[in-house]
Amino acid sequence: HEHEHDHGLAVDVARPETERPPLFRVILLNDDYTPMDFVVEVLLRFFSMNREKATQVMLHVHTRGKGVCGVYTREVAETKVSQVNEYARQHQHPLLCTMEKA
Ligand code: TYC
Repeated sequence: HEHEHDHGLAVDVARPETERPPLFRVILLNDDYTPMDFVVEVLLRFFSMNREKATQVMLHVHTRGKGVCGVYTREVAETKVSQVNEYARQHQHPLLCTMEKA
């Protein structure tokens, strides 16, 4: 932090390092083909939700088109997105996951 004085010098003042990293929402997208049960299993497997929460999020995505699976730092969010998209691809479902800055 910087404190300006009228003598024109910039004086740096020590401050505890409380800066938080940028956060990213991991977003699940709806499609017409991925089975609802598969989406719930994905949410259980990769987002540490219980079955009730996973079902809620799946139904939100199904009805609203997209929904938030969780909020993470960049690297964690990138890993979740890759894991979900690879898992869906391996099971031949078109399910897609993306991320956006929170
Ligand atoms: N719309 C899909 C169906 O009717 C279910 C679904 C929900 C797909 C959420 C993707 O992210 C999704 N079977």
